[in-house]
Amino acid sequence: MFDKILIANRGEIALRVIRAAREMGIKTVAVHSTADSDAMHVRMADESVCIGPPPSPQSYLSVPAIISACEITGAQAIHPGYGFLSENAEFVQIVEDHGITFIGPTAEHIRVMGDKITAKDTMKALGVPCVPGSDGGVPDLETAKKIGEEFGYPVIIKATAGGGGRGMKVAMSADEMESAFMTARAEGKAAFGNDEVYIEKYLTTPRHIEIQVFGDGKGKAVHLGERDCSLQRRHQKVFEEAPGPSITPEERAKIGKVCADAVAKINYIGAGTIEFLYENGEFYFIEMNTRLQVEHPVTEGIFGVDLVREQILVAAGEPMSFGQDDLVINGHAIEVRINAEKLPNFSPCPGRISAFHAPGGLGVRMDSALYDGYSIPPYYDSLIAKLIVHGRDRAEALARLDRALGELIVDGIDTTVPLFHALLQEPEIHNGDYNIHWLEHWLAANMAQ
Ligand code: MV4
Repeated sequence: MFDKILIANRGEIALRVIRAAREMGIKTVAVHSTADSDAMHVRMADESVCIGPPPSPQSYLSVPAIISACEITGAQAIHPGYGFLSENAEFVQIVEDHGITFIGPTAEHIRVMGDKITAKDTMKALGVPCVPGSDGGVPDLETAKKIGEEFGYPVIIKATAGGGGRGMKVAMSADEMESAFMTARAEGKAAFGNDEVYIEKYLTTPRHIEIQVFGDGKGKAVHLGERDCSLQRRHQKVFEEAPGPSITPEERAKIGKVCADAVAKINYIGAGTIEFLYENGEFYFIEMNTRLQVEHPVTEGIFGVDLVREQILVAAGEPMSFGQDDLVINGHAIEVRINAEKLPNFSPCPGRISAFHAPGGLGVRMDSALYDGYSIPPYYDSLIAKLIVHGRDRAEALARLDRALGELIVDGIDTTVPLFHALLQEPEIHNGDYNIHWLEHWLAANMAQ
């Protein structure tokens, strides 16, 4: 096992990794920008290294600075958290070339899943159900129009280098194809330097269901059920839950086995998420994320496992501590993402926290790097806390969420907490009756100024 690991991240996820490492008796190294000298992850780690000025490209994304911090401190492995360098195949290659262990999948797995066409080809070949559409890339408008006729409108044109909603355009009918195709291409070129696109049948009212998988890198893998992350605003998740309110145990076992078998076959190592659209009882693969996700705590809540501990174990070449038969769902978990943002426009709201009180009690988990008097810098993501509640069933989890939100105090800045109080008044939230468009529609109707 490692003696010391470096966390190439900040905020709540850096604390999350430090906590797991500490329980395993592993020393931790925090890295930070000059804007984060007073950040909680710096205080909580055993050691810290300043790696550059506030802008991320010169600090949290600076590969030479992070490798140097490892060499200076003698850290044997790097945990990337999520975002930043977590899905950067070149970074992983450089880390390994320096004799440092990357706590995550291989550069090759990251590369394959980072290109959406290659990811889809791979998953299809592994028996994972995919959205019907083009067989690989679509070279020109003429071919795009043929595919539109073959699969029937509406279709969606996606940049292969995209993901998370960027470089995506819907064509409702043939006359919209030219503009949608050209725009998706141009966005792919501008945002990622890659204009290759593919086409899928557009599903109009799906849910976003993602399956958590975990592999040991030696051909053994399990699934940890699904999360329903349909409640999103501009492709940012705001409310996530497990298990999915619409998924039966039989559906879970079936799609879960397909996913676990697929990642076992490619010797996948560590945590991964296979994203699906779910409509009319069918799962359609869209993307795979080769990282630990923001919303992993809801899965930890219902299975009672520590996914970061498992990531560290398998990265060190040790076996994972559970098999599929050990993984039994207990109750229901919900996470809400609390952002330093001002409603109704969700405009970023950095500033000094004049008073902070985290909720507690049975079934309440608060993952946050906030403290009394902390100043949120303006340079980074606006996520300041994740409130995760667990209950014996969904109704208990919702009641507990309402109770915990009532205990939370974050004074001095605006947050998205009022959004969750308002959402908890809605029958659809209590019934679990929502899809990927529900929140945007609700916001348009309830948050218009
Ligand atoms: C789709 C889709 C409908 N049909 N693909 C958006 C982000 C990216 N991960 C995939 N996305 C979508 N792909 C087909 N064939 C609708 C979306 C989509 C969406 C997906 C998940 C969660 C929220 C969403 C909001 C708008 C569109």
